[in-house]
Amino acid sequence: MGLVKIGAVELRRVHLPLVRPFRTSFGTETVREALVLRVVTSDGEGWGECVAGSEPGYSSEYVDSAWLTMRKFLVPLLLDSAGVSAAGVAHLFHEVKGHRMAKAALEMAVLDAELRSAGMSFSQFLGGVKEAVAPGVSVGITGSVAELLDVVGGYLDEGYCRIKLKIEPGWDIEPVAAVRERFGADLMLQVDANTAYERSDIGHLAKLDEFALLLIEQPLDEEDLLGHAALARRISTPVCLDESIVSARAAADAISLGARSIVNIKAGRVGGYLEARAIHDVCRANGVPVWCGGMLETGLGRAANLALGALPGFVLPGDISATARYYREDITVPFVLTGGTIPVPTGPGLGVEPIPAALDSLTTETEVMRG
Ligand code: SMG
Ligand code: MG
Repeated sequence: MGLVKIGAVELRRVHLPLVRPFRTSFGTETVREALVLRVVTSDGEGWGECVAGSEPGYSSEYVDSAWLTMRKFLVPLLLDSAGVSAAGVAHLFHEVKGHRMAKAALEMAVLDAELRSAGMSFSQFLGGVKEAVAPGVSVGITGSVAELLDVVGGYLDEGYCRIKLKIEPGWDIEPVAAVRERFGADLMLQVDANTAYERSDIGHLAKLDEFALLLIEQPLDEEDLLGHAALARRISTPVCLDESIVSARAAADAISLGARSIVNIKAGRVGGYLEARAIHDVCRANGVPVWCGGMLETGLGRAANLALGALPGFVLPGDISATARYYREDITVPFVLTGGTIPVPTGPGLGVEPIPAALDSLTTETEVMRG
């Protein structure tokens, strides 16, 4: 695909109230503040979404930091370039260290523009082999075990085939035991600690082994690969990394250290869908199963995640749920569970775009930068 000239980039902050608060080991969200962007190129427009949160609780990036990084450094690099292609965006941004979520959002928009004009879908481009993906759901920490059982039961009734429980010290063995007991041995069940534990908790985390979990996700600090390797030697539950895997190189290192047996892939965390695909390829070549993580995306990011989740190495259900699990109103048409799966979009590019009236009514701030 050829080079295009970027004429303008529009940044928007949108506020999407969540249908129920989402509590993790690092905080509670009631409104998803998302950074959505549009690039206008010589070949048409494309949409992107930055997955950074309002606060730096999941990772060091947050919406305001991403906005500023785009405004001061990344967008000028795009606007000043004589011609860009999605495949060249990471190289163009190379002089800016880190800020992977900000970079990923811009690369996504350039890729969307490129694929729309070529008439190719994200899934076709990435190498998707599935027409629909199995839906998992990530269940936040609740006020009581009884409430948790109600929430999980509700999701299972809706057709979700895999449950992920958020855990933290003080909310781990008991809720896991209760969910396993109520919903049975066949339930695909996993947990995610978002770095809330220490190496000294390894003995405690070993108590999860009796519940036959699919995996435990990122129990230790994101920089603690050796700690995860030590944990993996001590417990039978497979260790999955999320926050630690920021690139294909980090994935390859984690694999050689024995720090993981499964990898959660999120394009935003790793700098874009192209790097996400590279991680998929590294893991697949090493026999490491992967699954698609979620960051409470709007319909734009959800569309791209469905395409990523259609790749052959994504053998476990991802944190890709129907729109209704998150939002009453989204900026795109909603994604729904159909026959127990969510269809992968087939139209050019993302296959969805914002509904202008919905986008406008949920936008709280806009900035347009022109070349
Ligand atoms: O999009 O369904 C979703 C959320 C999935 O639990 C989820 N994401 O660490 O994997 C994770 C978290 C990070 C986001 S918390 C706001
Ligand atoms: Mg996680």
